[in-house]
Parts: sequence; C-alpha cells; structure tokens
Amino acid sequence: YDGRRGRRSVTGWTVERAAEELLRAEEARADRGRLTDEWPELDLATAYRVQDEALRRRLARGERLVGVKLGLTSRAKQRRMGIDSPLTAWLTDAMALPAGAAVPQGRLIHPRVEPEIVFVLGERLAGPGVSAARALAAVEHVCAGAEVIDSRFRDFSFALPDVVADNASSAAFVLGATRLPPGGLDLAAEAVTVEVDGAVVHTGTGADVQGHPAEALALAANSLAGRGLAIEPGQVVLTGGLTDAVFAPPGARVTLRFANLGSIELDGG
Ligand code: 0L1
Ligand code: MG
Repeated sequence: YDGRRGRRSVTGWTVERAAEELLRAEEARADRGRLTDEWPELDLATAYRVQDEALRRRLARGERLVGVKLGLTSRAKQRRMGIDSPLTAWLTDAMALPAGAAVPQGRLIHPRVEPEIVFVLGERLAGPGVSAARALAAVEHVCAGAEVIDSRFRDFSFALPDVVADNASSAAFVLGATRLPPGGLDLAAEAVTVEVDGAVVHTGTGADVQGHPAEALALAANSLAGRGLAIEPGQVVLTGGLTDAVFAPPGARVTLRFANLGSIELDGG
C-alpha cells in the first residue's frame, strides 16, 4: 500500500474504507478482528492517516476537536496490551462526559476505565524539540481524569497499527473538578488508587507515565509535529493510563482517588 499516494492495497483496503469500518463498528457496537490480519501492509504512518480520516468524518458530522490523548505511556498499560510504543489520538466533545455521569454502557462494546493525569493548555505547544519543562510551561492547569476506553477490536486484541487506526480505543472521558496550576505540584509523586466497589485493585503514581506526565505531554507535541500538527490553547491532553484499566460493568462503582487532584467516581451504569 502506498499511503502517500492513497493507492488501494492488494487486499482492497484504503484509508477511507478503514476509517469508515472502524466508525461503523463503534456506532453498531460490533467488535471486529484486527485490521492487520486483513491488511498486513498497514504501517504506522498509514494507521495515523486512518485515525485522521476518522477525525475528519467526526468533525464533518458536527463534533468538535477538544484535545489529544496519549496511549500506552505506562509500563502497566504496555505490558497489558503487549505493545511498548506510546501513541497519540484525538478527543472530541462527543467523548466528554459531565462530572457524575455513569459509564455510557448503551453505546459501548466492552468499556474499561483508567486513571489519568490531564493537562489543559494555556499556550500553543508545537514540536519538534519540546522538553518536559517547556511542555509544562504551556499548561494552564492540571486535573485528574477518568478515561473510558472501548476498543473496536475483539477482546482488546490489537497490534500497534490497529490501535492507532482505532483512535487508541477512545470512547469517553471525565475530568475531575479540582484544577491546579502545575507549578506547585510534584506530578511524578502524585499517587492514585483505583477502587472497584470499595476494594483497591490498582495503585500508581505520575512517574509511571514516562517518568513524569510532562514527558508524555512533550512526547505528544513532538510526535504531532511529525504530522505538521500542534496542541492548541484550551485543548485537553490525557497523558495515558497510570495503571491498567478496570472493567466497569453495570452496577459497579469505580473510584479513582488521587492524592492532591481529588477523586472521580464513575458508576458502571
Ligand atoms: O486500549 C488501550 O488500552 C489502548 C489505549 C491506551 C490508553 C492509555 O494508555 O491511556
Ligand atoms: Mg488512556
């Protein structure tokens, strides 16, 4: 497949067809096998083109781009998914849940919840060459986040190009109410516990995300720069799950308890 010229692969796959199929799987709540099984030539650059084409279609149907997320930035997530490269993906307003909302089971396939440290930018951040210090200087405030991921691939089984094409399993996210300027906080030491129905199932700290969440923010800016893109003021950046994600079945209650950033409670729905 020649991604730049948009030629059809020998297997009949195109960027447009892959984006359409993944969006259809999401809308129909129908999980599917790996794209890379059917389209073995799918490389990383082409997978990002699929991700961008799906974003273009979301915007065309009225969604608004609100930010960027990183995926697979912690060893806990990398080990679970069997992939050791971080990736970026897009967040739109349709994915934002109000505080206190339940997991939107009715539109999801097999949702899982994970704790995140989230930055909201005050300044434009454009790579390449962005350091963690420069990245942090562009942050307006930091808050806790709960990301609800929902892979369109059966059993969350994917290779790196699959999950890139699938917008890093994005489905929904909720932000904590506590917003702090990043300066006064030791974000590497910021601890979180993940509880399901009152029992602690995971613990982590900000250092689990690339050594420091600001490293993940810099990574996002630098990797987007490779595609001529930047992170804009007001945009939200989810820096990646600090711990492995937990299933959130109907009736369950997930509590993410951060040391300084407050707590987020999510009902399984
Ligand atoms: O489905 C996944 O786990 C891939 C997205 C990773 C999300 C994250 O690491 O925050
Ligand atoms: Mg995440």
